[in-house]
Amino acid sequence: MAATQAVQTAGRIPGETATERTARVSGAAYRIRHHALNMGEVQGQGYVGQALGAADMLAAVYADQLRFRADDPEWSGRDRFLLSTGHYAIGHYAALAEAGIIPVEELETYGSDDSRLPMSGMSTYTPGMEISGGSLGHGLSIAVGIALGLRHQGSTARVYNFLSDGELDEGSTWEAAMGGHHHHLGNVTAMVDINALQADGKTDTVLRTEPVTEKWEAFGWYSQRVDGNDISALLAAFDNAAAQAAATGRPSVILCDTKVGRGVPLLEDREKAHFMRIEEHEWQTCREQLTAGYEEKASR
Ligand SMILES: Cc1ncc(C[n+]2csc(CCOP(=O)(O)OP(=O)(O)O)c2C)c(N)n1
Ligand SMILES: [Mg+2]
Repeated sequence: MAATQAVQTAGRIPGETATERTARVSGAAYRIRHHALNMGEVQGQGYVGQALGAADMLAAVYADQLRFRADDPEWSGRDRFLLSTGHYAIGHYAALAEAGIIPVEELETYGSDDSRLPMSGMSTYTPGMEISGGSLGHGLSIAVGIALGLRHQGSTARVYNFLSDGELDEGSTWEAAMGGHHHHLGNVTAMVDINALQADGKTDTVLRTEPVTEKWEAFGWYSQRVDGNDISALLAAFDNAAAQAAATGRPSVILCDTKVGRGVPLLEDREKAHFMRIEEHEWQTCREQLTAGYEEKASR
């Protein structure tokens, strides 16, 4: 690729105020949610609740944090975004479309035969999908390995790992956390979607992992816990993480409390939220509720 090609780092708009920055990322989050609803409708069901819940985290990363080239997803200088949780791929594809890495029109192929967008994220299928994350609990180990490799190469690229709260049940996550601290990997930022839910039920009934902030801190990570559906809070946490990494070289974790189905009241309190079935006549209502909520908030 030509050396003159633009690097996209959406967050860094000179002169942008904090309010403008939040509004820009909120717009991205709205479109990610909208894409996810359209994709879910193709299948009539799926991990729609997770995509809606994590849309603000994904928007903060893709519209504000990552350095990438939309037309050269394998550019060696890119920041790496590793989706540990393969089943969240619906949200990740929506974010990749919002970032211009995959075409919006392709989203309607989600989960279909021969699509580049399978239900569970696969690195060999999809541009911008760095790892295949269906087997949970491996993303952070891979992130630590990549971060070490990048440092050896003298690269300034950063590694982001998106984990779910279910992945905190896995010993491998904590081994990787120790490794990240041991190697002073200030180039790693982990973000955990704490939606209090897993496939088998509520997280605190499957395996009690709280208090998670204190655990990460004890493992040597600069740990912040925020409302993961509050974009201003997310952006502030990313800014703090970058400042900490520069000052101390510590890896960072941002623990994000989110709500499954966020932005669509019809889905926010649904039972069996891990894999939602949504009736044919409900999809349009979902989109209307999403848009009404977004417009109401934007007008404040
Ligand atoms: C190593 C591993 N164990 C079990 C599973 C089966 N599994 C798929 S999704 C899931 C739930 C994991 O928790 P979380 O990601 O927090 O669920 P969600 O918030 O999406 O409901 C499980 C146990 C898996 N994919 N990999
Ligand atoms: Mg969960």
